[in-house]
Amino acid sequence: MKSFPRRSFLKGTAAAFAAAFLHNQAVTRAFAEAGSGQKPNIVLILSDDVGYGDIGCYGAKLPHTPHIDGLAQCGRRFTDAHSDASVCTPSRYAILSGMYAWRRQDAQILPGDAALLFADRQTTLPSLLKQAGYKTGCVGKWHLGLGRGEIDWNKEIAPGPREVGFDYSFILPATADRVPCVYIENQRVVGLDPHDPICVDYKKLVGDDPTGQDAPYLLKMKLSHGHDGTIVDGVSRIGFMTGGKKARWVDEKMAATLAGKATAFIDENHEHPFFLYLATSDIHVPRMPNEQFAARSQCGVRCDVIEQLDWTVGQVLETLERHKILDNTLILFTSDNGPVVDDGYADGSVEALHGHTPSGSLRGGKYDLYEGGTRIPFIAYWRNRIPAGVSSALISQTDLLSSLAALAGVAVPRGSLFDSQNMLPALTGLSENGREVLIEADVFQRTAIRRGRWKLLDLNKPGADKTGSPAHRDEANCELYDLLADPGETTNVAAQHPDVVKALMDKLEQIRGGASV
Ligand code: NG6
Ligand code: CA
Repeated sequence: MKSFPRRSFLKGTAAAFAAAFLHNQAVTRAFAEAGSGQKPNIVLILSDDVGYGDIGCYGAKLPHTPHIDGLAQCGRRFTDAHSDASVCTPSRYAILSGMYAWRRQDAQILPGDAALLFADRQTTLPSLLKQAGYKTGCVGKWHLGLGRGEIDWNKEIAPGPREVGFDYSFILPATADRVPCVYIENQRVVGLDPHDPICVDYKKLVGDDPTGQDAPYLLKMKLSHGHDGTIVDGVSRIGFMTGGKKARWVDEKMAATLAGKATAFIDENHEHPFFLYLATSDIHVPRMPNEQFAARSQCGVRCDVIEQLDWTVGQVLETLERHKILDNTLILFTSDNGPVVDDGYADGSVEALHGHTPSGSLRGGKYDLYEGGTRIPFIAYWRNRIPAGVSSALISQTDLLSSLAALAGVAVPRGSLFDSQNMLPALTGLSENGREVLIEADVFQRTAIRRGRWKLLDLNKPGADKTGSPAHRDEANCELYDLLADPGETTNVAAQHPDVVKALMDKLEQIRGGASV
């Protein structure tokens, strides 16, 4: 195994920035020279709702996750990596745009017929990699909007992944629990019969398909809250749809369908540098594992779909190995937000946990501002290139844009992309240093700031000024935790450290006001 010089990664002064820049150039060059000369492939596996404690290498006893654990064992496992937000749409927007999503009021959980969040020609992670000569593919959950208003699902659906920078796409428009329950491959609904057109509405019933509200006796899985719209494949969803009967997906086959499209993309592109963004639907609700995984995990259906997710990772690894490109492929495995056990379907997950703790020892989960909401599993694996180990560097998924652009040797245009920091040295094990400051957001776009051991949660709701700032500064409605002494955020120490509260609040206000960190 080749080792790389570990150099200190200076920060702070102008000289230090110059040194850091040269260092990053050196990292990129070192990787390019040490390899075949070809730029490395990048596979980003973004799982859905997988918590910090859900995977074996993060402490889970059940379910079994041998493939993901293998990535961690031979790669770099991060213990302080964060999604931008504790829900999906903003978290994914931050990854692909390199911007903190709470800067945009509209980057919140979207309905399936929402307009695309990205502007025309906006710089994105895939557009930069494309510029660097990569073939770019997006397979799986999208949930970032499509079109510019009314969508006609029976025609070409654009703008979407193609305009965001993906050469190839095979997507679920939103989530598995939202209509329309059809796949879109390269701008067209897959398997659509023109005589059975699709119509979608999120406000009123369309067509005469039964709904969860009117015909609960038709359901193969009961709902616990929400999810009382159109019944598709025995499961009622959010929103209403009619038509497209032959095009509708089968939940139990989704993992295999997505894995098949992802591996086919690798098969087709293994001779060029490629970027594969594989956004699994696992382990989001409705949890409908294939029969191969049903009741396999011994801790309920939520754990079954974690084992199914692990199988997907195995499929990707096998394909890379078959093409003999594992030594030239960076694989990143992570999750879009923290875990939830009952997310609207009575699927027995709560009852079947048997001591499994999806957030590990962290407080909270999906939707929350506490660590369980945004501290997520994050593993970087690159065989014979990234040294095995565990890193406590503070990193944000927002950093992927700058880090992967640096790896691909493409410049990130200046402008509004300053939220994304180049963490390539930390990702590749050349440095132990992460960010100095990081912002996290919850489902209400409330924000928390991390600096070193301290985390300040501003629990005031953002006002209408679109900056993510509440109308008034109110330190009384903030909480402060010392994550070094109290990683489970059990004791609010704001009253004991008013100076820390003030300093962090000042910094948070500055960043929300548009400053870089
Ligand atoms: C919520 C849904 C939840 C899930 C979430 C989005 C209800 C009651 N709850 O509104 O089931 O779909 O949105 O999840 O409808 S995410 O991971 O895509 O952010
Ligand atoms: Ca999610």
